[in-house]
Amino acid sequence: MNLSWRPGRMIALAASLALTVAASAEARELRGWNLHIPDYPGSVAMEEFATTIGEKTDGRYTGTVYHNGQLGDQRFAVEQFAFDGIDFAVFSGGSLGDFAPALNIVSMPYVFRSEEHMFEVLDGKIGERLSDALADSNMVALAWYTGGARSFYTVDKPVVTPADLKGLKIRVPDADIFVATVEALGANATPLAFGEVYTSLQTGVIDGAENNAPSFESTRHYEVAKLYSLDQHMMVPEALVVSKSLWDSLSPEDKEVFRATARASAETQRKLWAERVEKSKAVLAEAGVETNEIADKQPFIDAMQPVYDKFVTTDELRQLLADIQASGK
Ligand code: GTR
Repeated sequence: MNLSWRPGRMIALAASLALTVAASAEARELRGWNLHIPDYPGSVAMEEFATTIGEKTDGRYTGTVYHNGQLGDQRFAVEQFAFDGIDFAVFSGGSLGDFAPALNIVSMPYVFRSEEHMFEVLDGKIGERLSDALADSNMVALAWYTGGARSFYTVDKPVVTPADLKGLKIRVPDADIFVATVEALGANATPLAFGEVYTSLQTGVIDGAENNAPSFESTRHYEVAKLYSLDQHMMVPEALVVSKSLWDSLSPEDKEVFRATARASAETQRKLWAERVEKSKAVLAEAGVETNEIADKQPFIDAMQPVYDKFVTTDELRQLLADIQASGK
């Protein structure tokens, strides 16, 4: 082995090390929070967002998505943004509402006439107003995913009218709008982390829960709660957010990359969502879940006035609600 001193080589090595250090000092690794399993529509879309950001910024920004609530439950994750503990995430509008009341307005029971109505609201000026409302929570909403419509699933008896919910312990996400909505229907709302629902159904801690078909299916809650009653009480949009401190540090060109990439990921999510809803329905039917369509939703709609009274409390929020209702066909 030749151990002789070779200054030229050492200089070259030092130079290349310096380059590596400079490059990695510039590269920023972003932590992404996600509640769902990796093959869920929003999870695939978040991965696409993270990968494309890396490619389009030549690795100056790279993103890792931590699935399955590995970084904590939703409320905790929302709070982490204040400290830049998480850089990007997909959050339910309902969970953001405790921090930014405007987000409650787009999560209000029966506020949207259809998914098309919801997309029209979110993709336009109202979506920007909602993003501005998140600034105090150190977030910018770059695009909107769909969360479908949430309905009840129960262990013992189906829900046909609100009276069937009376006295039932129904799990809800840990946020006020979910609690108020389920209580307005007469149930005992029980806030629990998403990851605790399966065992809570199994052990009888709760009598049921409520969610869209893809979440009901992907969590396998249908193995324990076999009655799915489609009252569709909430159509809750989900926001792809990045931390505002990160956003403010981006160059105008990088902002454009982040925004365009987020929007493209929302298109992916919405397409995958429609496919997953069909797949979930098939899985549920195959597993023997009894789905009850609820032809007359009017008693459910009528019960919601207290929720509107509770959350639509200022002129600004009243205006937002009126603008949502007036928009679209
Ligand atoms: C899902 C939604 C999550 C969370 C979850 C829950 O449908 O995507 O953001 O709200 O439901 O019930 O905790």
